[in-house]
Amino acid sequence: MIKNATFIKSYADPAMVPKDGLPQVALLGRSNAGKSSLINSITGEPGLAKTSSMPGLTRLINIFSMDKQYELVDLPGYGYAKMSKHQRDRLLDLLSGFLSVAVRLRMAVVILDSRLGATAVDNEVIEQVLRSGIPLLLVANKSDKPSRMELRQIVQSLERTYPNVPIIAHSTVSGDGRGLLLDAFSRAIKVVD
Ligand SMILES: Nc1nc2c(ncn2[C@@H]2O[C@H](COP(=O)(O)OP(=O)(O)OP(=O)(O)O)[C@@H](O)[C@H]2O)c(=O)[nH]1
Ligand SMILES: [Mg+2]
Repeated sequence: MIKNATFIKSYADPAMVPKDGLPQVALLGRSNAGKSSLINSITGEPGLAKTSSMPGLTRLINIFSMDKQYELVDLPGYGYAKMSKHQRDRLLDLLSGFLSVAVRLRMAVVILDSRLGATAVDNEVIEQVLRSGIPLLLVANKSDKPSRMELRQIVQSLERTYPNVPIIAHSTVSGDGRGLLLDAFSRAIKVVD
């Protein structure tokens, strides 16, 4: 577990995120996939990142410090039904903008709902991360929801589509995969380039 997690700051514009500081790991994913809940779960602080069953809660780039070792970046969720084409394009621009200017970013984590796998918009975002050259981790989140068989099938189908990308099944409800996830974050920030 993370022992000392603090909220640092929110930004509307990726260009305003300071270039100097701790290494970063960013969480991307469809709205409601569980990005903010994941931050609360690994820090043991239920109110640290705001969560909601209503999609579209996180609108800004929210940055949290983890044990003063690295930063987790909670990004606005994409792909919810009420979003206009204009909003959708702006959001995808914000995400690609962040990926291209975030010099401290060591890993992009795309959080998927394990009942759905990678949807069309997830695939767009995953392709964008792959093009950026930033190391990618896929999380099959809410692993408490599908049956074991369904979860295995979704993970296998992700492995077939993205053969060289690590995939972790995770649930904030059961704690499944939490240790693997924290290990993956620690490894990503230790890589020196
Ligand atoms: N069953 C289950 N529910 C979860 C899990 N993780 C999150 N949820 C629920 O999913 C809903 C959305 O969670 P959030 O963490 O707010 O989702 P988000 O990805 O941050 O959403 P945006 O801020 O809109 O992008 C909440 O009702 C959470 O309680 C999980 O592992 N299992
Ligand atoms: Mg959120």
